[in-house]
Amino acid sequence: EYRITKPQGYNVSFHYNPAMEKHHFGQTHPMKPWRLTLTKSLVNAYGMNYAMDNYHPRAATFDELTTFHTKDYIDFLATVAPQPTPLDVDNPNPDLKFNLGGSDCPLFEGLYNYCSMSGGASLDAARKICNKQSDIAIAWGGGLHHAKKTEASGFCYVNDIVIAILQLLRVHARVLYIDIDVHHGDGVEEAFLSTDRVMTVSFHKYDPQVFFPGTGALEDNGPKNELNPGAHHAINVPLNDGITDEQYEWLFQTIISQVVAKFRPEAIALQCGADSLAGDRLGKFNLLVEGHGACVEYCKKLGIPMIMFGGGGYTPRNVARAWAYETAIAIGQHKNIPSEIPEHTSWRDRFRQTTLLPSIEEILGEPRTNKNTPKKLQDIVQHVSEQLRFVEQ
Ligand code: V1S
Ligand code: CA
Ligand code: ZN
Repeated sequence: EYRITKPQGYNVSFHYNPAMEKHHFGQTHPMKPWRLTLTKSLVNAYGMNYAMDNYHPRAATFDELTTFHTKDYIDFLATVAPQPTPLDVDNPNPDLKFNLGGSDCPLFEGLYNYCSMSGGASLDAARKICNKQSDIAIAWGGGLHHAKKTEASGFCYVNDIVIAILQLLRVHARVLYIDIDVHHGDGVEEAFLSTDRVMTVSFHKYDPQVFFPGTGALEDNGPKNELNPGAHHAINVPLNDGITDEQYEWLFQTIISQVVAKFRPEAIALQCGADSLAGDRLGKFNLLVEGHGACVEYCKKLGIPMIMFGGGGYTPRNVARAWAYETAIAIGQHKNIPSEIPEHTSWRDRFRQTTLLPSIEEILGEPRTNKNTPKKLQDIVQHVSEQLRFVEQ
């Protein structure tokens, strides 16, 4: 049996509510909450649970959810009846509002419990950062970055990240939000457009007519009027299909090092959406678990208190690999654990896959064509550097 001992003088906490995984968005829906079970079982297979403080957080309350969302919206979420499945397209429910009940944000059984558990875990993580009990707090059930103040969007109903950042802001002067999900972190960006206490940075595939949610152009940096303290505090890194580890790590480190030097965050909120991995059902990038994890490792090395959230990720076994590997990074053990997944674990038996770090050929067969030119990446770095000149030191 594997058992990793706690790092000395460095606390990592794991905030996980196993009741989340019982929820189903529907047969054909890409969001599979049981990927959280897979992640947890892989984390335990390596004995990483012994190296962390493990919390079973309670669900967020109505008052906690409405620190960001409107009472109207949360009231409706709490009381709306689940929609019969399969979706009855000929008889849409006339009472539906707040972008609920379509194919992206269906009304499934237990929806409110699912949302409040996700929010509760992320908020618990933020509280452990605020009272300095944790240096890194992990909430893989969160990261639902598209949810708006009064609207569901893109599989996200409650924006647990915004709620957690609002908690961080009680204690920390400046919070840096970083988003490596393949989609634009529009909900978090929008929530903090008018403050200079949160800077948001999202890396994403950008193809406005085609790829969800269609926002996040390089030039979109928030309302630029003189009176808005939040002007220039939204950074967008729009990318094309097929980006590789090498390019992504270079961009990430080049941009985040400049951002940190200028903005001097006191806490980091890192959304680790795993749909930016190669072979994802919705994503289009060529990242390996190593490249995705390198971004997490870079953030950890900054030595700033950090929350790690989940997010997207639609090829469940690869989501579990990435988040287990990134849990290992948090506890400083990723170089020590074997890529060979421990034998006689349910995870290994279930997938008959034996490596934590598969090659791109193992994931994809053939990698996607890389449409990111060196010139394009240079232009992005150039724009971000110029933008950061507007940020006061
Ligand atoms: N891409 C994509 C995609 N796929 C689906 C989908 C597919 C099957 C279903 F049964 C239900 C939905 N929806 C989308 C996207 C939303 C992506 C959300 C990503 C969330 C995150 O990873 O960033 C964070 C958790 N929706 C759309 O593209 C919208 C439509 C425009 C097209 C698809 N149809 C189904 C809805 C409208
Ligand atoms: Ca993103
Ligand atoms: Zn996504």
